[in-house]
Amino acid sequence: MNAYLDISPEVKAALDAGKPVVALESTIISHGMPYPQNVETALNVEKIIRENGAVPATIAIINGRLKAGLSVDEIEYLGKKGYEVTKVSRRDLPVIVSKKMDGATTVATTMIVAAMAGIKVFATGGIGGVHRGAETTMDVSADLEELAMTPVMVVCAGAKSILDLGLTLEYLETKGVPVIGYGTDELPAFYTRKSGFGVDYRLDTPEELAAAFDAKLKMGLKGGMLVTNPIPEEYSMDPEVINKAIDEAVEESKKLGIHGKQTTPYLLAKIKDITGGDSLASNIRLVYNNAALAAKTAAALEK
Ligand code: PSU
Ligand code: MN
Repeated sequence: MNAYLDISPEVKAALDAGKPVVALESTIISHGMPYPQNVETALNVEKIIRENGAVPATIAIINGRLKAGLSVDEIEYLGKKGYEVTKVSRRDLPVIVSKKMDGATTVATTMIVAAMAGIKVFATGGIGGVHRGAETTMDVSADLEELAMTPVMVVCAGAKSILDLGLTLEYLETKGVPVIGYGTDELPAFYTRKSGFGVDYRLDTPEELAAAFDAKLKMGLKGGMLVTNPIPEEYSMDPEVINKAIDEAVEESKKLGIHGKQTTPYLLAKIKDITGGDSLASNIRLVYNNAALAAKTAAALEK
């Protein structure tokens, strides 16, 4: 086993017994939501995964150790520290680990640690992608490269239109990443069920998702699969309200010259400020929805 990795006893037992396990990221805890809603949400997500027949493995870096499966105290610790915890994507791993620091894992890093541990399914809210204006800034999230090379299924609610959704889909196509709509032909846009962009394939059951990913793994095709699960109708936002907030946040970040790894956390926080917490409530609900689907799919994959 990897000398830098600690798998919690519960997660280890589940993996050894061939039981379904679902990975969860920690940047959504430290940088994606404010305290205490972040901790509350992280703990509820774990509960929902259990209720749907799988074992949760929240992933983070504590004292330079890669952790697959956190204790309640560790989740509380990351949630309270918030922005003080380093956001760790692929390029950050070597220094954070060798300096024995704490780190919150992005989608990319969570996929890396999940794959090291042998976890095949991962649930989150939204993924990083190709940013608006990337044709000059070259701001493309490392999440997309990770989807191209690491064999983990990522269940999300699509991507926020802080990104250029069209370019994000083009990038994923080039990299050979299947983009699946769960019960939909259209890419969901996180807070809303529709984006105006089509997905590659629509699949309608956890069994179909599991079968497609199983085929990918068994053919030895490199990389993951992106499952986009629309936010439940009752929690989705008014597209006009949310798109206005997003446009405003993007404008403000340009004016302030925000760049690099700060961009995504800045935009997420700004959108929350502008919408006065409505977006946070929707965000929490869509994560729960993704957790349930990921657990059912992980169960179908282990059958
Ligand atoms: N998008 C969201 N919510 C998030 C993130 C992105 O809607 O919490 C976080 C995830 O951890 C994701 C990361 O992996 O931001 C992407 O950051 P960047 O764009 O810097 O790669
Ligand atoms: Mn970036």
